[in-house]
Amino acid sequence: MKHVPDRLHPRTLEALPKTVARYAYPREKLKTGIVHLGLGAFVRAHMAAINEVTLHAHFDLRWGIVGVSLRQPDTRDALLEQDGLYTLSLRHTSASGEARQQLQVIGCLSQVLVAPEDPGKVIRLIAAVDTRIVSLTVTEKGYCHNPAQGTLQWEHPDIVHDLDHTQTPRSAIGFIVRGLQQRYLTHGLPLTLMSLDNLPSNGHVLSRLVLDFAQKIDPALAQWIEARCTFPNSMVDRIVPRTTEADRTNIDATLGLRDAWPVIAETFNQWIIEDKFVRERPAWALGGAQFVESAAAWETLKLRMVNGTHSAIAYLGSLAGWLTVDQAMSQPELVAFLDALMCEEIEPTLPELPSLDLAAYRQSLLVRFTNRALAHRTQQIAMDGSQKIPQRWLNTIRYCQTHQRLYPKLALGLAAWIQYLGGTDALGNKYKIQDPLANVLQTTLRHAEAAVLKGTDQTPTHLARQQVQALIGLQQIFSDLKDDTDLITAVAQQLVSLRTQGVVQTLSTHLSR
Ligand code: CS2
Repeated sequence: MKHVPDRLHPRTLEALPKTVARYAYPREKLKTGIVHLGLGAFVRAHMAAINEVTLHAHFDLRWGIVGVSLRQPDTRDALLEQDGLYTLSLRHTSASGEARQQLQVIGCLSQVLVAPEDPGKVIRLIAAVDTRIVSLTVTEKGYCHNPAQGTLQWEHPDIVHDLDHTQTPRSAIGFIVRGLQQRYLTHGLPLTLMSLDNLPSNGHVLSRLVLDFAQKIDPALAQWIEARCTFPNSMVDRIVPRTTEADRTNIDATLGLRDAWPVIAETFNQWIIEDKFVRERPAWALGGAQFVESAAAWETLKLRMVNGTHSAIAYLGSLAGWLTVDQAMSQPELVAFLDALMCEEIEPTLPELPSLDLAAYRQSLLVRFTNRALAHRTQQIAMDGSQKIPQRWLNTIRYCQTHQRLYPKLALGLAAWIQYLGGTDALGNKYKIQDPLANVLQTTLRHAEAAVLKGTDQTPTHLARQQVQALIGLQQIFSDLKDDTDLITAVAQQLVSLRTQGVVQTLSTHLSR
């Protein structure tokens, strides 16, 4: 019979090999100081890891985290049997090219809730006196906003629902505002609300959405939030690929125990956050967080350099059939292209950061992307393009236009995204487009194609131009750029090249200039 290992749990910790790090503070005494909405892998590998260092250093047990999944019960189901414990596997590739990992059992997640099962409990927790911080990683689409404008989508089904159902919200914004309302109506203690998503001025975006919603239900509440609560902006950076079954098996083998919900990450971890907390906060600097007056320049740097190039790898790689980022990075044409993309088109658009060596930052980024121990799937990054592209590429393009700079490499990124939306890679493999606007995007492309097929000019150049024009015409993504003929021309040219010459050849044309 197959041996089934015991589950990772406080009572089985003793069985772990010495090489596995684990918590050493009296975990059973943890209080809930932080409520986190959107309990994906990212926050468990990022904020929780930094928080864990702090707990160890000071034994300040006010800072336990309650994680809230807004939809699925899978995280709770897995972690319930482990009393919230999970393993963080930090992976790097050794100088000799071998994948290495260091395991650590994280203890600061004290409870996991599934919001739809008991929405009232989530509201009460946000309103609890001990709760000082509410943080979020709900991904771009979880804000129910128009990414191009940063405004709430009043017609979003969850927002419509949440305005009507005061006790059973569904959206992150709905939960936050109802929780704040309960605080306001009871003890009145303020709260710090902290977005950890990849949005420019994520704190400002969150505050605007929360205030808009609050204003609609009670202007006095909105006034109170504005006067008493804070929304620090922050930049977060750690690559966290989705955990696979193979990862789990491999981690279990080292643990000698079964962990059904481990997380994987690179060793690099960065968190730059504005020091605007209304009440106490954990001493996160001990875990590497940097507190600053303004995070704006850091956010711009990260979104354009890390995420901008990541998305380029994702679409070009998915099209070429390169399944993982490190596999894509083994293509010399792509590496040279990314280096030039950053150097020539992104870096000149960045705000001044006197303490930063930009060339070293670029080089280290290229090294991070080659980490084969992560096996980060290009398709994972490719998802939700409509929500990511505005902040990753379009602001850079706007800057280039204003300063009369050409941007052929960013145009190739956009062309790759459009081609990617066709759903088939260069090897003929089909894949599904995961994007809240998938239908709109694909229908737009199909209609443009059908119109071309009815006309007299059916050349690839005309087809590409018509499709690019139709897609860029989507106001909710491209906003003021929607009729921009320079942009349309630049992208259409790259799309024709991708379709006629393929990814590698097209990349080469960018290098021979
Ligand atoms: C990635 C990010 O999936 C994606 O869109 O670009 O999750 C990226 O790995 C992180 O932002 C790195 O900090």
